[in-house]
Amino acid sequence: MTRVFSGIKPTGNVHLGNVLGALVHWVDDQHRADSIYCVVDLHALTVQQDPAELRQTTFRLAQALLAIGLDPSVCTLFVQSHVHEHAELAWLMECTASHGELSRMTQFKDKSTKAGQGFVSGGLFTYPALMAADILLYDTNQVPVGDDQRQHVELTRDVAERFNSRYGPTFVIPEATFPTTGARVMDLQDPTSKMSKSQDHAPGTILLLDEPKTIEKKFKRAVTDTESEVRFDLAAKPGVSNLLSILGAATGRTPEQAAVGYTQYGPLKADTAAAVIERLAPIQARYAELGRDPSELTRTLAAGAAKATEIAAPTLARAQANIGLLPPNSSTSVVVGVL
Ligand code: ATP
Ligand code: LTN
Repeated sequence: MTRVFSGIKPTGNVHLGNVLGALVHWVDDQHRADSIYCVVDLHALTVQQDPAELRQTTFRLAQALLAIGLDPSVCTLFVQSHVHEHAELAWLMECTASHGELSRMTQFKDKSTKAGQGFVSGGLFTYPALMAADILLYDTNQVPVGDDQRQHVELTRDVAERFNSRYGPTFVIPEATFPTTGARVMDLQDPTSKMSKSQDHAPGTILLLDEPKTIEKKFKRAVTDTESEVRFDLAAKPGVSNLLSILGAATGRTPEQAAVGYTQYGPLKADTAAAVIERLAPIQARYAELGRDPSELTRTLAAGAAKATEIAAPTLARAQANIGLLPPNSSTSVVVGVL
C-alpha cells in the first residue's frame, strides 16, 4: 500500500488556505493510502517561540486536525518531538546534504533576507535536513505538499539517493504530490499573496475558528476590482478569481462552474461567505466537542507516537548501522568482523 507522509507546523492558527489547500486532501488520502500525519513542532523552533504558546498551539493544531476529519483509527497522527528518531536521523541527513545544497533553498534565502540584520538561527538553514528525516523515517512514497515545499522534497530525494549509494540501500525514494483539485487560497485583502498563518488576525485571513459574522465581514470587504464582470481570470482579476476558487472548493466545484449565474460581486461575496460558513460549521462543532475532553486527545497523540515509533525506530537503526555507527550491544566479534 502506498505510504503517505505530511507535516504541518504549529505556528499561528489554522486558516482556510490550510483547510482547502491541504488538510481536506489529508482527510481523503487517509482512506486510500497508509497515511502518517505529523504536527512538526521541532520545525517551529527555527524561530524563537514562547514556550507556553508553543505547547498550546501544538495541542490546538492536533485538535483541529481531528476536527477536520483525520481519523486516528485509520491514519497515524502524532507530534514530531514525541518520536525522538526525527531529531536523530536529522543529524545523519545534515551530514549527507551539502552546504551548497542547503544554501540554494529558496525558503532559506527568502526568510534569512527578510530577517536582515536580525537573528537567523542555524536551524533555519539546516531545516530541510530535518524535513528529509521526517519523510525518510517512514519509507514514504508520497508527500502531499504545497508548491513552496517542492524544492525541499527534491532535496530529500537527492540526499536519500546519495545515502543509498554511499552506504547501501537504506531509504525509499519519495515523491512530492500536489493537490490537483482544491484551492490555492489567496489573502482576501491582497489576492496576489497567499493566505498565510503569519498574517494572523489580518482582515484578509479566514481562520478555522472565525465566527460566521466575522467571516461575512471579511468577505464583504474582500478586494475585487473596478469592473463588475464575474469570471475566473487569475491574471486580470485575482480578487474575483480567489472568491471563485474558494466558493468552488467549498462546494466541490471548479472555479469556472462556481462562476455560472453571477453578474455582480455583492451576491458572489455573500454566497462565498455562506458556503465557507457552512463548510466550517461542522468542523468548528467537532473542535469544540474535542476540547471538552483534552485527556482523550493526549491519549490519541500518545497512541499515534507509539505507532509512528514502530516504523521510525527500525529505519533509524538501519541508517545508523549502514553508516557505520557502532551498535550499542554489539559483541566484539561483530566489530572485529567488519574491521
Ligand atoms: P506560514 O504562514 O507560517 O508559512 P502556512 O499557513 O503556509 O504557514 P504551513 O504549515 O506552511 O502553513 O502549511 C501547511 C499546509 O497548508 C501546506 O501543505 C501548505 O501548502 C498549505 N497551505 C498553506 N497556505 C495555503 C494557502 N493559502 N492555500 C493553499 N494551501 C495552503
Ligand atoms: N516544511 C513544511 C512542513 C513539513 C513537512 C515535513 C511537510 C515539515 N516536515 C515533511 C511534508 C513532509 C512546511 O513548512 N509546510
